[in-house]
Amino acid sequence: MDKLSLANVERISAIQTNDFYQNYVQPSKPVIITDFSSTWSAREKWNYEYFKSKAGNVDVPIYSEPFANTGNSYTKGQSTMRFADYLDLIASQPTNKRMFLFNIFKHIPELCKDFNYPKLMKKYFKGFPFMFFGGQNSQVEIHYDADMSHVLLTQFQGRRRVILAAPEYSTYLYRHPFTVSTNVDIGNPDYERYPLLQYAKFYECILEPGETLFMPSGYWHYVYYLEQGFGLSLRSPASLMKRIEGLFNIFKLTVVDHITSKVFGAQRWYDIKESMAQRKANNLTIKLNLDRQINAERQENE
Ligand SMILES: O=C(O)CCC(=O)C(=O)O
Repeated sequence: MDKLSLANVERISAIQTNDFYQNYVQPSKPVIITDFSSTWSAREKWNYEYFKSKAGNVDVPIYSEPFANTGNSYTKGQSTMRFADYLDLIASQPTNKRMFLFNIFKHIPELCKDFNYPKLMKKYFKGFPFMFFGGQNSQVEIHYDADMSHVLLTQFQGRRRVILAAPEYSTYLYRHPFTVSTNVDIGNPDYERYPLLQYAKFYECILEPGETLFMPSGYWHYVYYLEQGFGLSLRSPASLMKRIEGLFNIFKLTVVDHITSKVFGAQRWYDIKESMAQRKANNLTIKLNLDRQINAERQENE
C-alpha cells in the first residue's frame, strides 16, 4: 500500500503576475500553468529530427545512475554519446539514460529565438535555460536545485510523473548533509528504513506536453518519464536570502562534500552522511512523538 501522502497539483491559465505571486510564489505552492508556452514557436519546431539536423554530432553528457550514489556528481554525467545516437536510442526503446541540465543553446544559439520569457515572473536568469531528455522509464532521484531558484519546467514531448515536497520536509526525506539529495528512492519507498516518509506531505502530477510546472525555490522533486521525451526549464531568482542560501549550497556541494568524499573515500563518506541523516530523522521522530506509533506499526507487521 502506498503510504505517501500525495496531493494533486492545481492547473491554471491566463493568470496575472500579481495574482501568481500572491497565490503561488509567496505561499511557495507548486502549480501547473497550461498556457505559459502558448506563444512559443518551439512548440511546433522542436523535435528529435530538428535537433539532430542542428547538433547531431555533438557529444552530450549522459546520466544513468542516481546522484546519491557514491561519487556521482550532481552536474556531471556518467558517460557521453553522440546527440543523434542518444535521440535515436530514446525514440526506439525504454532506457534509464537521461540528459540533465543540458545547455543546448551553447551548441544551437538560434534556438533561443523559439521561446520567450513570459511576463508572469518578474525576473529570469536568462543565461540558464536548461533542457532535460529522458527515455521511457528513466527517473531523476528526488533532489532540490542547489541554486534555490524558482523553476518553470515546460514539457514538450511525452509525459512526466513528478512528485514534489516542500523544503521543510528535508529531514523527513533523510537529506544527506552538505548535499541536495538523499538515499531515499521515492519511486519505491522503503518505509522500514525511512519510516518518517509517511508523515511528509507530497504533491504529485502528470505533466502533459505543452504544460509548465512551477517548482518554487528549494522544492524537492522526483521525475519519472512515463514516455520518452524532453523539456525546457527556465529559472527565476527567489528572495535575496534564498539566493545567498543557494550560493552556500553550491559551496557545500562542490567544495565541502567533494573534498570530504576524497578524504574519507566516497563510500565511507556516503555511509557517514546516511547515518547523520538517520540520526536527525530519529531525533525528529522522537520530538514529534511518532516513535511509539512507528514501533507499534513495526510490531503489527512482524
Ligand atoms: O525533468 C527532468 O529530467 C529533471 C528536471 C529537474 O530536475 C529540474 O528541472 O530541476
